[in-house]
Amino acid sequence: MKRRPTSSRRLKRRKRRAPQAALENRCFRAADLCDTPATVFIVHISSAIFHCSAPDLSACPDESLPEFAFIGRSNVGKSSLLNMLAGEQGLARVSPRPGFTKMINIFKMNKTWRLVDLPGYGFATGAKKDSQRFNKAVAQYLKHRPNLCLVFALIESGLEPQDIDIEFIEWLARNEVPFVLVFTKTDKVPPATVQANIAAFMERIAAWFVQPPTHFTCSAEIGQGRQDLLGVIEEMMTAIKIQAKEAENSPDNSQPKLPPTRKRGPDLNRPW
Ligand SMILES: Nc1nc2c(ncn2[C@@H]2O[C@H](COP(=O)(O)OP(=O)(O)OP(=O)(O)O)[C@@H](O)[C@H]2O)c(=O)[nH]1
Ligand SMILES: [Mg+2]
Repeated sequence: MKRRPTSSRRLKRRKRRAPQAALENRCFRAADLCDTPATVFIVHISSAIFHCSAPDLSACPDESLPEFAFIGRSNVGKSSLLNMLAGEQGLARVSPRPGFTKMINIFKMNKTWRLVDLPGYGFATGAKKDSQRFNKAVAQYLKHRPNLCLVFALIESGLEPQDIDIEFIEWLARNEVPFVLVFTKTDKVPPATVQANIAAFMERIAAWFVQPPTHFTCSAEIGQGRQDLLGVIEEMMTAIKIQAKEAENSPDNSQPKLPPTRKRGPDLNRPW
């Protein structure tokens, strides 16, 4: 005879099921990207390896793989977030010293897509010439990299909206770079402060969009937001695979099979 689980066993089972239930409640909008019904994307990173450091766009590797890049003010937590998503501390180098990442650092994930750690903006050192060169290299990469699928624009959640971030988001919108916002370091301040700062930030940029950009929160320190952000990547990768399959089956499949590019024109109503 089957034993009825005791209440403590029932509780344990419920606890084990809880994360899955939470994931199922998340609202992914796969249907906006492709014609399949909305799906929950759970991502497993099986390999994460350093590919190369490029000083500028011309030194970046071939354009065969989709790229997802991290940008934001120096010290906002770009390299830390990359490590958190990759599940490997020490993959990208992290430092409390602002202006630490100086190259376009590229990492290959699951052998099929890349994460790109960019130098931050807003940090002026004695070597002003150097920081101008990094800014130019980053701008060129963001504007002209054809296989750049999505930019994670990082904003520190513990700060009230900073003009430099607002200006940068305007620059992304003006240059039609597809992006989502990621509010970082949520472990550092109370949730109410995070929410107030996000609301103030969204209000400052609202005028440029018919629909506000999608935003997420994260903490590399405690691993918060990992599945949500990996889910976004997986959602885009699924859409790319569907498009590639469609192209393969279309009568004119003479075109090279590259990931979709911004040249198709981003939708400012939905910037990613
Ligand atoms: N408390 C907390 N600290 C964080 C978090 N993410 C990063 N940090 C810290 O913030 C500092 C900067 O982190 P990085 O990841 O190097 O920041 P970055 O944006 O790559 O900085 P640059 O390369 O200089 O542009 C480091 O001391 C990190 O340990 C977080 O989620 N919570
Ligand atoms: Mg860095």
